[in-house]
Amino acid sequence: MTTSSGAERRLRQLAEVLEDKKRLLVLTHDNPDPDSIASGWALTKVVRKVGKLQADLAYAGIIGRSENRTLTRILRVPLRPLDSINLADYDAFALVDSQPQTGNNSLPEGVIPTIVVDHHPCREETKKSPFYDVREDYGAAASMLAEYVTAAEVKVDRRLATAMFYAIKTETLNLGREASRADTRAFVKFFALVDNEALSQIENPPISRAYFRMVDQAIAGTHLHGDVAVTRFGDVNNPDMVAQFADLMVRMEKVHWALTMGRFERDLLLSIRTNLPTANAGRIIQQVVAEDGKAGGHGMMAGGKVPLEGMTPARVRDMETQLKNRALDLLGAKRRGSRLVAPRKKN
Ligand SMILES: [Mn+2]
Repeated sequence: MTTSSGAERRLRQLAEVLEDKKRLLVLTHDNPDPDSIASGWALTKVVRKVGKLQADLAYAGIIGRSENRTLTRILRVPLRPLDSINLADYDAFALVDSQPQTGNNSLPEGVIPTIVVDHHPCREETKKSPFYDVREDYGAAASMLAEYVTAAEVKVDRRLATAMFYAIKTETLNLGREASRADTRAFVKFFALVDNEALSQIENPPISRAYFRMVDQAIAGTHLHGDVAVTRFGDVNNPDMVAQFADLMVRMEKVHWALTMGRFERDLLLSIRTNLPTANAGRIIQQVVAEDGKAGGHGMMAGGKVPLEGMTPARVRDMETQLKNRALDLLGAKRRGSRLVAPRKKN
């Protein structure tokens, strides 16, 4: 196994790049998911240990899913909103589960992060960072951090173990999606330390009424084009909804691809999911979004964002139609679809 020697070499490099730093801010991607939250938390502990400096964890956007809100609350994740943070207090930044200029993080303009740890395809821009570790074959960033934690001999308490376990579990759908042996290794390691009561609460959180309205809106906005399900939400009340429904729609019988779109604040958010293990959803979404926005992802899951600033409602609808048609053309599906559920009759 290469992990132990590789991890030790990485720790030495980490210590080197942090040598003259005093305080580091670790950033998750915007609207963070469990993988980003747990990985960021683990990274703060690792850098404190190897770099002997202060480290904080922050996120931008919204923690949307009830599961993720429950996770941060009951595990007391030391995660702060970016807008409550004075950036001038920091002389170093780290990105986890994201990379510079992907459009899905709020790293201040012009800042080159000292550290990037991610499992999405590596970007040119990332190579400017003094320390970057990008491993596309890992199903979860948390599985990468598991190796750092072990090598640095960071004490893993039940709270961190539960967050890491849940991160790998959700990101790889119980090791069934894009999981590698390293993911299995980390999954088993953390499982032994999980707080099962906390995990059960995280997985079964109270669900808001607004969520049920969103379900209704999503189903009404879904059309089937052969094996492609396309959902146009209109407005969403939180950005996670878009990815969450892509996850649901791709589970539909005879569906192999799901595209969901929802407007949030000044952006149109897109998610693509596929259940075809050899597909490349990341490349598809980049071709769909093209010059209109930013997008990226892995083989079976991908996301993107198109700014809608200054567009009239009619123009926004046109944009959605265009994006939808591009996706259908790329996937070889008919542009004409049928509704998932017939419009309700008034009674
Ligand atoms: Mn991830």
